[in-house]
Formats: sequence, structure tokens, C-alpha cells
Amino acid sequence: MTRKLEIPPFDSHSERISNGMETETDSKGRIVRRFEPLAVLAVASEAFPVIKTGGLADVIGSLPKALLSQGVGARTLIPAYPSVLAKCEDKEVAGQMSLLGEQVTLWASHCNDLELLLVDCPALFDRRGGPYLDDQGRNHPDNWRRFALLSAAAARIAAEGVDGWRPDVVHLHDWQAGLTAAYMRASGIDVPIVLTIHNLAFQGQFPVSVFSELGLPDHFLHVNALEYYGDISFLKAGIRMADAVTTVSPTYAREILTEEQGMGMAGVLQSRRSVLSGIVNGIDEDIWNPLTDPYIAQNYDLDSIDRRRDNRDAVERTFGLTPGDGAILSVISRLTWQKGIDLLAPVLPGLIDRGARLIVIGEGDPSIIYGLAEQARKHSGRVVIHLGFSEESAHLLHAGSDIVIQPSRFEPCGLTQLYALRYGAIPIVARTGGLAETVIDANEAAMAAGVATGFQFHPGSIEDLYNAIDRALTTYDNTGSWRRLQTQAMRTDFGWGRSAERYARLYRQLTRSQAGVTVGDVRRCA
Ligand code: NHF
Repeated sequence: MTRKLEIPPFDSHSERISNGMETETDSKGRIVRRFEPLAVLAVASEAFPVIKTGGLADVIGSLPKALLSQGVGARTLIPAYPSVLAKCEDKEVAGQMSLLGEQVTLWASHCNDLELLLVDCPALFDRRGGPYLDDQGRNHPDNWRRFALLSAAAARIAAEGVDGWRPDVVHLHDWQAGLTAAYMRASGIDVPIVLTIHNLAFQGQFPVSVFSELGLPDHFLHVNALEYYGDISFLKAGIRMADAVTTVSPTYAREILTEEQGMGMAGVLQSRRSVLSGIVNGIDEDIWNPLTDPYIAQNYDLDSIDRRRDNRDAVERTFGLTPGDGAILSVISRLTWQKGIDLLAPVLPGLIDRGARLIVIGEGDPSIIYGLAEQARKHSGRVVIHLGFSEESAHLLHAGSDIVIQPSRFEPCGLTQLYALRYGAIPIVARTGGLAETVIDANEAAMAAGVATGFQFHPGSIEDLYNAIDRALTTYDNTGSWRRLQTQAMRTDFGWGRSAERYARLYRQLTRSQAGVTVGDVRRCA
């Protein structure tokens, strides 16, 4: 059974205030904030805990819970991959529809704190492999059709609702949901649309030949709509046609407007500059809580931080590191150029000379993995590579490592550094995107002021990465300074609170204004 979202009802004494929230006075005459209930349809290709390949899933899985406290009830639409159907045992049919020539069943399910809607179309989603790649690591050849179907289903729900529920706002995440905006505009569905870009590198670019299969009006094959350098792009459709475009940190929102970091979309984004903003991601503080985390060897908090030692020992044992006092550095990441993982091999000898040890977990580019595997062979017990990813290992590494490195060349937000801060593992991050704004560099002034939480270096620079590691190891050798850094890190607030409030405010602004600027643009291309 689908549980109905419980949102406090309006009060007759309430009065509307400028941000769309409601106020009322309590028995003592104090102003109490109340919210106008709002229903949001979130559309995405993955959602933790039912399907996860990366940080997107964590955000999709944790934002709805935070939005509830803002009076926003979200339902999350994702494809019914086989693993999702297996995990969501408790589900009921919420609708049947025919979309793009396919018969589709819509399931409603409740999982953890998520109200899920599952788009079930076995012909497109019952596959071996993951959401995007087959079991050989190649893109599913019909990804355009798979995610067009997800988008068409979202547009249908926006138009007709589902089991009596209708969204006030549709919130699209990344290219896989981007075409929803096109389907909604094509049918004149007047529900405000927010698009969030989690990583501009992934644009849903497909040959123009598939356009005729999408069931969209011919004039959408236009530079102001889907057309993208002779191809089509689902992400571009979303950027051009959403009422608001957000990305996952204010810094990344600025960076993607530049030719260097705009990944070919800078011009398109500049055309939507007035509706583009950055809202930094939060983390699920219930799941990522060292005091209650079931995956770690010993629970702890700031008051019992010495207990981290047991987790450190567990990390040594689990990953086969030679035990010792030298700092344990971890990398928990996709092993790719974007993540800057190729910068690590050159700094390893220096790091090992200082008595430090390194664990890398993840999957990715074979040439990068090969380089690291060489180092692991050379420095057995001091450098370990663990191919693959598991939630359990990630939690244990945050709890037992001293330092977590994120050397990304660009990083829209990054979540690993937020988990690290919460667990008292000190992040070393490239000064880019969300990394730049969530970690405060431990320079002399920040240390003296007691606000430092980690170390930053210039993205892409091996020398600067080495210097940052060197600075971190020097600080590590000074127990007092290190403890101050850990204390500051663990006190940082990276819950969803403020960011959920910003999303809610944005939704409410849109429901009041119904901008419609891009609809006009698209019509003009006819
Ligand atoms: O944090 C969730 C994540 C981001 O930087 C991350 C990324 C993918 O690249 O928003 O999405």
C-alpha cells in the first residue's frame, strides 16, 4: 500500500508571507511558520537505497525526506529495473499506459522514506547489467528510448496525476529525465519544471536519426530546443525548457557558464542564466552517522572520537594494509580522469616515504587502474587497490581512514568529502565546484581562527596535490592540531536543512509565477 504523505493542514489564522509559506500565531502570540503543502514529482534514473551507481542516487534518496519538513511531499519516479522490482516487494499497480508504442505499468511502492513510482516496461528495462551499461560495460544501445520512455511517463503523470495525486511541480534530475520538459511543453502541460544538473559531462547526446522516434513535434528539432551540434541532447531539452535550472553547488553554477567548464553547453546555459542557480547537496545524517552506523567496527561521535582507532584497525585488517601509525589515506571514487585519479600515482613515492598508506576503492578507466595496480604491486601492504564499490566498505573507510582524497578536475558538488567531514576523516580536495565551498583549507589563518576542516589544492596539479598531502601529513603528526581539525570537521553542518529550504522556496516561487519563458522560445522556433 502507498502511504499518504502527512503534511500539516492549513490553519485558518494563517497569513501568506512573501516566500509562499504560511504563518500563524500560537497561544502565546508567537509567530509560527507553517507551509503551504506542495506536491513534487521527482524524476531520476536512480535512487538510494533501491538502485545506486553514484552520488545522484544518494541525493534522490535523501532529499524527499528533508523536503517533508518544508511541507513538500515528493513522489519519485524511476525505471523499474529488475533489481528495483526485487527490492520493492511491497508495491501496487498505480496505472497502466501506452507510451512510445510500449505497454507500461506504473507501480507505487514505499521504501525507506521514499514514495516511489516505478515505470515498468520489461522490453526496455529488464536487462542484464546496470541502469546505463550492459554486463560488458557498454552503453545499452537504446538508452535514448529507455529514458525517453521514463520522461514520457513523467509527463503523463504531470498531466493526469496518479491515483488521485497530482504534482504541483516536476523536478527533473540529469539528462535521463531531461526530455520530460519537452514532452510537457509539447502537450501544453502547465506544471512548473525544475531541472537539476548533477554532472554536465553527461548530456544524453544521441544521433539526430532517433528524433523521429520520440513523438515530439518537428519544430523541437531546433537549436533552441533539442538540436545539439547536429545531434540531439536530452539534457539540452531540459535546460532550454525548464522554468528553473539548478546545479548542485553555487560554485559549479558559475563554472559551467564558462567555455572551459561548460562542456559545450556554456552558450545554452548562458541563455538560461537568469533562471540558473546552485543549491549545495546535503547528506542523509541518519544513514551517515558514525554513532549509529551499522557498517563500522566501532560507533563513535565527537565526544568518543578515540574509538575511531578500532575502525582504523578494522580498515587495516579488511584491506590488508601493513599495520602502523602512519596516516591512512583513502580514495573512494570512480577511477577516472574527471576524478583526477591519474594524479595519484606520481605522488605515491613521496607519500610512502612519509610513512603514509593509501587505499583506493572504485571502478573505472582500465589505464588508470593499471597504473595504480603497478604501484600496489611495488608497495605491497602500503598501497591497496580494491576494484568495485560497496556501501559497507565506503562507510568503514570514512570511519577508519585519517584522510580522504578527492583530486577531481571538476566536481559539481561531491558527497564523499561531506561524509568524510561527518566521520572525522580529513578531506584533501581539489579547489573546484562543491569541493571548493564545502571544505575550508587549513591555512595558517583558518587554523588560527579554528575554522579549518581540510586541505585544498589547485585542480589538475600534481605538485600542488603533493604539497596538500605534505601539509596534511605535517598536521597529522601534531596530535593537537589534528584533533582540532577533526573537531571542526565533525561540527560542520551538512544536513539537508538549508538546501531543502531553498528547493522548497524555489518550488513555491515557480508555482506562483508559472514563468513559461522557454515555452515561448520553443514556439518561436516553429
Ligand atoms: O555530488 C550528486 C552528485 C554530485 O559531484 C557529484 C557528481 C554527481 O558529479 O549531485 O552527482
